[in-house]
Amino acid sequence: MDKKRAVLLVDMDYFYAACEELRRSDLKGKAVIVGADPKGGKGRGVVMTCNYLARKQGIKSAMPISIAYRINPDAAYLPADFPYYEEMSAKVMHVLRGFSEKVEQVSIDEAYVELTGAVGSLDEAAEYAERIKGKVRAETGLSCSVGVSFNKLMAKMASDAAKPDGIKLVRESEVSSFMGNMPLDKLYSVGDKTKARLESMNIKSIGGLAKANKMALLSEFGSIGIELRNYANGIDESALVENYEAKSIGRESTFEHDTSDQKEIEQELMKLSKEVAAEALKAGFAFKNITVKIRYSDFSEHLHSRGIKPSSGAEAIYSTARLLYLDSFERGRKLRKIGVRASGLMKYSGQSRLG
Ligand code: TTP
Ligand code: MG
Repeated sequence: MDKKRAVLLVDMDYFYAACEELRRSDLKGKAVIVGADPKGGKGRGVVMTCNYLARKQGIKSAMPISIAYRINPDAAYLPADFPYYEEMSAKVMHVLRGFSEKVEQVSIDEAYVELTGAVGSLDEAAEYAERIKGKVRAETGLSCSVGVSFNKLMAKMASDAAKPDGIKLVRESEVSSFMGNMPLDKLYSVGDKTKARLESMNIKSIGGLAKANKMALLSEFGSIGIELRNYANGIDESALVENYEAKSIGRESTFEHDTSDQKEIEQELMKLSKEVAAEALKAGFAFKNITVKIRYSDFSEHLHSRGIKPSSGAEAIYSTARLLYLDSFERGRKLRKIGVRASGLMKYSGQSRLG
């Protein structure tokens, strides 16, 4: 890539909880938690997100709601209102599309904005970021954080450092001072397993990975090892993806009591399939892959996927999800949680509906 790029990653601050604060002034000054019903400490399911006051108390995304309740029983516990968050998300994305033709939405509250060509320097890109933040706040009342950098990878890394309500610019010359000392799992695509394997090679930080022996990485990970090392050096040439292949829509729910009752499980699958289909329809997506996630009562988790012909109907999701469940589920074992996800999304245009 000869041309210097300028890329922003815009990520909304504590998104679901911020949306709730926006419409409910009675939540001011309170810890706000969006997620499962805590049911006086006996509730199941997890925290989806919480505001910064709750985070200060140690509450965080994906934590069991019962633990959050133990930490703060007086917090405001709210159920998720997806249609409302989608509506706010659409407003945010609309603002972003006003600043650049190239916008890649990566989740409900996050998008890349390509400014290459529109600006002459990263400093200028940071001024754009300032204007974007102002406009997002004016149009939605919400705050966001913006990473400004020379590629997607570094814009994303920078946005984490910008939180909350900030802008962080990282230049090419600053990569190692910015993230060299960060733990490995802060790096894109490094999870617990990869981290453990890297540590067994005596690589302990992103900076360590950046300088690690290439042959050693190759023999441990294959070509992925070199890719990881490139990431650690801030190298990423990927372009913004404006099709919707990478997107997916999923719903999951935790059973009130662990169950192996086929009827109850099928009913839940049907409900989730309908919700996923409704969201896909609203967003104008067809999908060509269905995944079922099963979590047993011992917390072990299994994913099973199958491709289908492009569709957007609940029936197509349900029939595939049911097959996946019947094929893979170990009968007699109790299930704690089940989820349905549609991916391989494709935007369809006009009035015609598939499937
Ligand atoms: P994030 O952007 O990861 O989190 P956030 O916006 O709540 O907080 P931050 O200020 O750190 O960006 O996710 C966006 C939304 O996605 C979040 O508001 C709720 C939802 N979500 C879940 O439902 N479960 C999860 O485990 C996470 C991380 C997010
Ligand atoms: Mg966010």
